[in-house]
Order: sequence, then structure tokens, then C-alpha cells
Amino acid sequence: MAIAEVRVYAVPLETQNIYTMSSSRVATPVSTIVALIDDDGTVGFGEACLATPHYQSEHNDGVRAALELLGPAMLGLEAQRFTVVNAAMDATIEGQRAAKAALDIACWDLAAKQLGQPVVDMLGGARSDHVVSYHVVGIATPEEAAAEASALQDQGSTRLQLKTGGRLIHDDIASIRAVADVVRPGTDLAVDTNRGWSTVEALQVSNACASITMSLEQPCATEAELADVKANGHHPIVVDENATDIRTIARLITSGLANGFGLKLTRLGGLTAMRAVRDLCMASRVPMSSDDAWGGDIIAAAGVALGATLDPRLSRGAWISHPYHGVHYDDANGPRLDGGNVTLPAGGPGLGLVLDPDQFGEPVAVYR
Ligand code: 0XW
Ligand code: MG
Repeated sequence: MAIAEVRVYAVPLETQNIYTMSSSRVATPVSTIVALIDDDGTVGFGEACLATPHYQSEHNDGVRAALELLGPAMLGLEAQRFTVVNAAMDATIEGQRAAKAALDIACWDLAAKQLGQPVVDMLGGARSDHVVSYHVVGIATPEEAAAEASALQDQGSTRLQLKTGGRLIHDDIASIRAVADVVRPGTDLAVDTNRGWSTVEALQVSNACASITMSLEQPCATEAELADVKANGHHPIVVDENATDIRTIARLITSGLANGFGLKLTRLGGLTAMRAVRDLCMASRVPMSSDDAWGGDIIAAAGVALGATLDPRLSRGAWISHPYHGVHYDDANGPRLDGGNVTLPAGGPGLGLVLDPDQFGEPVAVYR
């Protein structure tokens, strides 16, 4: 068994509900979907979709450009040999982890289908019968943010991520206080600024909200700034954008800077890389999320499969972007919100999705 063909699709995901972060608003990112066709006819799917050109240092057009080199490099490889595949990808091009993530995820889907197993079982098995999610409360007025936080908790959400940044700091403080007033016992609040504050602003917030139980997710842009806020503020620090690879993550754990992580499959390079980080975080008892920047059912199913294997006490949740674009590639099995949880696809082996590639249009590239 060997990979005989690689197909690349470009699929726009138009945002239906406004989604803003400190740096940008998500419009219509074009997701990259890859299909690996094995010589036994089995097909594995992967995906990478970056939310905006600002959230992380890669771009959706660049993903497809990198696949011009990576696609041919996959031919002849055996999908089940994940370390061999990743070594071949790293020997082909430096970095470009989003493109590598799409191919790595497709290898897991393909290999699991060939073995007749769900990816979640190959990753070690689900630790509970539901996968907790977290929900984003967007940048809004204090009243709007509090209303959204209340509504989400009414729907069963137990983990809220409040977006901040990109405006006057006292407006952020007012929204944090308003949301904190409606956070119920058992609900975890993370304030995610996506690198948008200076250390002065972050410490203003931490001092003004010292009595509020919350974490600060990526308040500032650099590790040095995060360390300053950690040392001089009052809140635990969750690292997202700086959590770029396992060596950095290990350092952030051993230095004590990171009290948690917001981890993304496309930033780390796929399920093979994320599995190693998962084991490090679980062994270190540092909570992590399992999600990605944006995308459809394929990347969502990969994040939920990995998220299902987390120790529930250390899971910050698995996030999906479906509520913001409403697109399912598999209407029956695509991951969707279920109160405070997200569903794990059960459509069969692999990622659990049943996909008709014709829905993605004509491939933008084919390598064989
Ligand atoms: C909430 N997310 C997973 C989606 C957006 O792409 C940003 C990201 C985050 O945690 O910042
Ligand atoms: Mg984040």
C-alpha cells in the first residue's frame, strides 16, 4: 500500500456570524482540503484553514503553494508510517506546518480507514463519552458580551473565551467585568487578546480585575511580555500563538510561564506532532485545548478526536468554527456543538466522516 495520488481543493468558508479578534475580523477564508488516494483505492482527507492573515504566520494561499512541493513528496509513501511521512515532509520544505498538518491528518484518516479503526482509537482512545468544547464571546459592548455569555451558559457551555483587544483598555475592562458578573459556578473564563495588549495594558487589566477568577490567554505578543505579565499580574497565563512547537512548549512548561495552552493542529504540524505535545502536557498536568484556527468538518474532526483523548480534568476544550460559517462537508456526521460539548463523528473508520469530494469542486492541483 502506498500513496498514488494527491488532490488539492480550495474551498471558501464564508463567515455567517461576525467573528472578531484583536487583530482582525474573519471574512471568507479559503480552506485547503487534501485527498490522499492510496493504490488500494482508500482515500484519506486532511484540511488546513487559517482564519485571517493576522492570527498566525501562514496564509491560505501559501498552504497551497507549499503543497506544490509537498504533494509530489507524498507519492509512494505509506500513510501508516507517520514519522517517515513527517521526516519526508521536513526534508522537502522548512516550516510550512499548516500544509504539513493537512497532509499528516490525511495520513491518519487514510491509515485508520485501512486498519478499520477510528482515528480517536489510534490516538489512544476517548477518555469520556463526550468532548468538552469552549465557546467564544466576541469583542462587543459589556451588555452584549454579558448577554452572549449568559446565553451560552444557558445552552450548557462551561468554558468561555472572551475576546478582547483592539480598543481602549477601559472598554476591555468593562466587558470583562460584565461577563464575570454572569459567569456561573463551574464555568471557566479565559480572556483571549490574541497578542493585542502591551504589558502596561495587560497589567492594567489584571490589576483592575484582580478579584476575578479568569486566565489571560496570549495577552501580549512575546514570551518576554508574557513573563512580565505573569510575574507582575494576578492571573494565570494561557499561551496560544507562542506555542509553536514541542521544544518551545516544553520550555514554557519548565519555566513555569505557561499555566495552560491554546493549541492548534496547523501551527504544530498535524496530529502526529499534537499527539506528542498532548503527552507532554498531560504528563506535566498542564491544561490544553485541542483546536485550530478555522476550517470545516475535516480539521474539526481531527481536533475533536485529539481532544477526546485528553484527561477531562486537563482539557480546555475542543473548539470548532462551524457556528460561524454553518458549513458541513458531512451533514450527518460533521462535528457540531451539543450544549457545552462537541460531537465526535461516528460515520465509520478514520475521522468518522463520509465525504463526497465532488462537493469541493475541481481540484486546484493533482499530483500522481
Ligand atoms: C478561538 N480560536 C481557536 C479560533 C480563532 O482562530 C482564534 C483561536 C484562538 O484561540 O485564539
Ligand atoms: Mg487563543
